[in-house]
Amino acid sequence: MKIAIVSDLHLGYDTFRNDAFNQAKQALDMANELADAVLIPGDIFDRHYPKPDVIAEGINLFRDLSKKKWGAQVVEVKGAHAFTDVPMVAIPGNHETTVQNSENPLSLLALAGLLIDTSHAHTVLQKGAEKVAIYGFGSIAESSARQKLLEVRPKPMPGVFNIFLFHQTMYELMPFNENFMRMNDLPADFDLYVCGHMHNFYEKTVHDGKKLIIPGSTVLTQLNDIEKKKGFIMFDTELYSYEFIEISSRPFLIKTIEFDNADDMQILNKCIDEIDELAKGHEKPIIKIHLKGSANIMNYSLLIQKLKLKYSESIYLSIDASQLADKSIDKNIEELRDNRIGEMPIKQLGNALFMQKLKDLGFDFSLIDANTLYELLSQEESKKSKEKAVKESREFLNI
Ligand SMILES: [Mn+2]
Repeated sequence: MKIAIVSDLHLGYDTFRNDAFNQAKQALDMANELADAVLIPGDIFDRHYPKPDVIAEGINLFRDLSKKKWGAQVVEVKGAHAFTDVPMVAIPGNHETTVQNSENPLSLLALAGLLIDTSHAHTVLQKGAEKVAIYGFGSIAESSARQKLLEVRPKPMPGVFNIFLFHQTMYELMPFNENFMRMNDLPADFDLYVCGHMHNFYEKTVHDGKKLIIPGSTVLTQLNDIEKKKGFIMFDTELYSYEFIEISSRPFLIKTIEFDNADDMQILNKCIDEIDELAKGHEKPIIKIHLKGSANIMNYSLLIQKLKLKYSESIYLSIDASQLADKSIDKNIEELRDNRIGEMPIKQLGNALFMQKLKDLGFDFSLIDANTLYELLSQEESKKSKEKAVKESREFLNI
């Protein structure tokens, strides 16, 4: 059986709403041409509670697909209600799950008979004499996933090709939290493991030579430097091999620009040159610029604002300046360390502020020696005793 694995469609994703729909449609239409069945390991929708027009996108997408001809059909569902025999089988992702046992946007599509929600259930597909069983482990909190697997103990079905479908973070790929599921936590004896959630494509080997496949999302969301190629997986159960099918996605272009003590204008002009060059021939691409090296920036936010404004209609621009050493900040710190701000020593600056304050309070400078009063109040020892400082000051002022 030829199975398309299409993951993380994120319908309704705000930043690239049309991309999410168009690329999901593109992937699923291609899947219909090439495959006998489709598996979706979570995140069809971007939100737990999508707006009605986003739910409508999902309905339109899956209604049209469910009317098409598919090579396989659903012959049995154990553990869930099935309202269609069309071989589109899904689980909810972390973007969809709501409180336990309540409906989520994915389960609504299943209730409408547009696909099968196989969360904590077995769905059996058949094409000719061949059967494929899918066990779905719908997304749950990472901290509960391992415990839940131990409780549920998902088992493969005898005599068929078994797929374990899930949507969690794998510790081996993203070792950020001890709670994440390990490859060894996956239930044994399935023929193939399919995971959603991570938005880049990965293939790993688990349980002595079984494949774990993560197709990645069909739409760009994270804009990290490795998220580039978008598409889906075509898996052939008879050959036990697969192919990554690329779909056309909005161009995502990354460029690092190095500077050596550049000022605002030099950075602005260089960025404009590079961005114009990169964007040539692309329709509203995503461009990510890494600024590196050293600079003396007068007004960083104005610089970024100018660039974003210039390209607001033509480019999705993202600028990362975390690797740019801004010498003007160093200069400011050095000045503070030298006890001055600009050309004025801090003490003198304090004195100026003090004079202003006295003026605001209505003190008459012709009657008092404000500089001496300032010295008196800023002495180290006067900090220790408020009463003493006030007493001395009153004596000084003759009040
Ligand atoms: Mn996702």
